[in-house]
Amino acid sequence: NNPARAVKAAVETAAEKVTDVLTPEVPGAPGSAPPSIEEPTTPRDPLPPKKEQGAPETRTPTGAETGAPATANGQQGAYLTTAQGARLRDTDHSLKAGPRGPILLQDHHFREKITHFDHERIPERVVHARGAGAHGVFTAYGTAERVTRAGFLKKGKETPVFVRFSTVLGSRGSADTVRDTRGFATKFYTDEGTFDLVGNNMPVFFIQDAIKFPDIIHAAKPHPDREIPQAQSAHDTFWDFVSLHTEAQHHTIWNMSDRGIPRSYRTMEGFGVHTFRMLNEAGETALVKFHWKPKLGVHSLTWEEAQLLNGIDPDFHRRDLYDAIEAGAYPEWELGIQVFPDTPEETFAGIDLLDPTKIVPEELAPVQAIGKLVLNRTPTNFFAEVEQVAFHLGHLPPGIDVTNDPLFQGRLFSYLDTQLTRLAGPNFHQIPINRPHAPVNDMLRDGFHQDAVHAGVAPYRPNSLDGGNPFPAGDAEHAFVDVPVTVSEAPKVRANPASFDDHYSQARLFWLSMSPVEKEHIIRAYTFELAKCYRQEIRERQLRALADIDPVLCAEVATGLGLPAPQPSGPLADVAPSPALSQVGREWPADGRTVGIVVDPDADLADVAEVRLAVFGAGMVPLLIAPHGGTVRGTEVQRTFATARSVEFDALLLAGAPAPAPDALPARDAKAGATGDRTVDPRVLLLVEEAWRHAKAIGGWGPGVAVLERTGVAGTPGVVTGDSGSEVLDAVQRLMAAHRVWDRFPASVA
Ligand code: HDD
Repeated sequence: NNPARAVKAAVETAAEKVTDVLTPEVPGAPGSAPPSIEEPTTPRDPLPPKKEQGAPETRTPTGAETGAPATANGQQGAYLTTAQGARLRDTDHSLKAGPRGPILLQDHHFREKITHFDHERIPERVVHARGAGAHGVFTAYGTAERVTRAGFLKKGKETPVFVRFSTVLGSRGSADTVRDTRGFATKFYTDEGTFDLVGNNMPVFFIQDAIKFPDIIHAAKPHPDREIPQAQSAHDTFWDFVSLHTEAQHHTIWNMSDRGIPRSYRTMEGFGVHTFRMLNEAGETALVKFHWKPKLGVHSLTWEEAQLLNGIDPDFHRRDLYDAIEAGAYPEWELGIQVFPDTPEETFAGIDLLDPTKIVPEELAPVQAIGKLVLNRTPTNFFAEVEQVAFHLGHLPPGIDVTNDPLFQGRLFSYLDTQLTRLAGPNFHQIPINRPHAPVNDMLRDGFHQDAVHAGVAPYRPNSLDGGNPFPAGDAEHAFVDVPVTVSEAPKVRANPASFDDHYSQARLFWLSMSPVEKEHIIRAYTFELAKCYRQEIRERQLRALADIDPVLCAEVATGLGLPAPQPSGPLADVAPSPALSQVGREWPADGRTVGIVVDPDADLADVAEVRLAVFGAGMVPLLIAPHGGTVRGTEVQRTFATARSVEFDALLLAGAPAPAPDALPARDAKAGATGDRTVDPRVLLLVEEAWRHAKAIGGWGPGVAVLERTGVAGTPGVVTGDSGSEVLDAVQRLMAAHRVWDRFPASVA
């Protein structure tokens, strides 16, 4: 006797009847004609959802089922209809006064179709517009139970999540591999309300007070007159701002380091940046910082790779994320926390925990793992999920609370506010991707895009008309508790604590923690970016800031710019390096890495099939590169010489020395030279040269060895030759564990 269920059943029965009448033979079903590549002319069953992929949430915000089938996607039904459900005869011709006449205003289908199209775009995010997202699950280890009462952190608890990665500066269509900070925002759909951890791949921020956010973003975005450069910090206004506003120097050196050009979203660390306050069952509090640690390690592109990719594959990170998930190489991170005592000073080891331009080195406060994140599902619809997901730092579950970090406090205002414009109103929490998985029982009503049909007459408290519902929850029912921290009795001021004045010690700490090759990359990045500025005084001012970070860094960049190196303005900070900040010197699993295998279709390919299987067996992706598409001796070719470029591969194997195809670049023919009585395709030589320059592992056997000799790389570090493919692959795999062959990079500094 539930009326909603009765209606749903009636609708389902009716739908079945209609389907009986309408559904003809399903193309491709046993006994029917083979599928045709022509446009279908008869209706068919809906396409099934992608593997392991459910349709968007069909519940209403109050938790009721809408009755819509899980695959209710408009274009998958049998007949084309208007938005009101009227079937249409024709959607290809507007209604005209005769075949050569004007369109009639009465064409309601035309107007509905074009009007909707005209309004398909919503404003892109004012920052972090370019992004990619994926679904997954978070499993708690239980190790955080002593510091927080948050239910999703209790041992073994599994919580669905949605993660969106992003760049900061570029617009929605900009390239993935630009030098920039990356966003790492996670929505935990916990049983006690949604928790949004809106972090970055860098643990510090440019500014200490949220009121400066429009300033840093206006400076970093394209110039307002010409709207260039897109998605870059290599321009005058950015360097003008950071050289004047020196609290930005710490974040800036992170951007100039290899962290600014990640190899993949899967190989990025994530940081909550701010210090949070946690509250446990006993009512005790602790201060914590959140860290995401990628299972595959922290790895970056080289600058040249990043630049090439901007043109060759601007979607590189997005593609990498989705390809990895769809191949079953699910990206994984551990969530960890650094825990600090909640003292009135809110400092640890002399570091102000409310200053978002400071880290606490892991050597002083180890990161303790509290759970694991696995991303295992790509979005069904990019707009509905990745574009419409709305994060907000105020989405907190019981047991996790804010601190007085002035950047955190300001963000608590900004994220809610921005959705009002971007998602056009206050009901964005009803959009499927933003719906909490905890039961919602609010008294928010009406407004633009109200999707809920709220029952009851008393959306207010106290009431007697709706039985007094809903009631506030007590401590025992796990209500959110605002930790009753003492608020300062100091006068109102527009000021920072004195500890915020130290802008250089941690930038220096970062620099001193880098290996020689990472230092070299930082020097080159500063030199490149400052050389792109038009104004000499901006370069000079930034050199003065570099002198206060480190004289060697300053001198090297000054040499590159052809300018004198200024002296530091005072004594340099005496800081101990934090080895945990370096990306070099450890070994990591190579899961999901890509191995290019160049084959010569005319040569003996006996080893190639075995090597491919071994690459798969190691959890990596082999891509066969041949002069033409199709198959080579029964094995499918994934890349041709025309489509392959070294930047896509983490390692390169040469099983053959293919002769130039007719479409090879003529200008390089001369350089190709002869292999015995043959010439090697110049595009293969380019692959080898680039892979070598980008310090990738390279291997060759059989005729492949001759190609390595020809390019002059044979015998150099990280170039392996051998008698068989499997022997070479073994050695290449060992090299890949270190991500790159670091010895190949020159390093001018110690
Ligand atoms: Fe922010 C988006 C991360 C400071 C204002 N921010 C946004 C996103 C990330 C961050 C990852 C993209 C979320 C998504 O994928 O939808 N932001 C940070 C971090 C910060 C930070 C780690 C410093 C620690 N942000 C910050 C400040 C302000 C903002 C100080 C404003 C005072 N951020 C925004 C925003 C955005 C945003 C304008 C744009 C779209 C959105 O919020 O939903 O409100």
